[in-house]
Amino acid sequence: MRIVARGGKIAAASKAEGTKRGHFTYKFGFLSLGHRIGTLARLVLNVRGCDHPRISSNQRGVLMNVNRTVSVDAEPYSFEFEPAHCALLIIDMQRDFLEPGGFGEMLGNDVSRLRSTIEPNRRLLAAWRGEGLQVIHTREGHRPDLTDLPPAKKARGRSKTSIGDEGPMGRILVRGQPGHDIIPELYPLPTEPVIDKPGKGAFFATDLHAILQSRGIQKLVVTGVTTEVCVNTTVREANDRGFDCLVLADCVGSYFPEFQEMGLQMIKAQGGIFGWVSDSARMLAALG
Ligand code: TIU
Repeated sequence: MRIVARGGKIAAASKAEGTKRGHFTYKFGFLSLGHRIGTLARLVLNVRGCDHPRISSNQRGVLMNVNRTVSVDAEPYSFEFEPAHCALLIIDMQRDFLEPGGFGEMLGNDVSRLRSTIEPNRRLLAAWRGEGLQVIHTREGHRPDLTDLPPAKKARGRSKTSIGDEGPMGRILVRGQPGHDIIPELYPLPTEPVIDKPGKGAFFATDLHAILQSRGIQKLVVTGVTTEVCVNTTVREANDRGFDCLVLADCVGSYFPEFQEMGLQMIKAQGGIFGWVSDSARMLAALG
């Protein structure tokens, strides 16, 4: 109890709650009731070995102190975070971008370059969930009536088939359509917020900032696609709003190898002008 009590206001509240309701609630007092139910369900799944192939001592039910400081080896220098105040933000891992026959491939892109990010993301997500930490997903897409689709975005590319038109997985990048949804390998749990965004950045015209503030999140571990488009735009938006971002190189993907390389360089250059870069192996090692 002493350790968590040093963590400030949120932790102090959890201490009071824990005193009333026992050790388990005390450990998770910083999360909502929904989170706690979700975490309990995940712990049960862990014990049965259904959901998380990577079994660490924490995932077997020894819960980490969410107010400890975790240090991840990264460039330009170590990224340090308190798990209670850090979320995994998974950007646009949608069928339309990653699956053969989707919007990405229709534009002439090689989706295998994005698909290589699925397994590292899956392992990271399993570990992150196993620790009971916060996860937020995003999806790029538009209202079915396309009132939030700027004419310029619709026209861009001069493609015969464009956003809002019928594609191989339903209407392209339209909410509620199969292609717009998140790939099954990384499907959100009911307790994990999904941000539907009409733009490339996850802050533009969404409630992401409000959700981060209400949950006390100050740092983001960012993964997803594509590195130079929605990941970079979101990291830049987050940086201007005062959030620290760590991007995991093997968990972000681009259709273009040179953009993958430069997209990451641009984030960590000049002493971390927009944030930090590491990889999933170093993050998993840090989580322990
Ligand atoms: N999510 C995201 O990056 N949206 C894109 O349209 N990316 C492309 O690289 N086209």
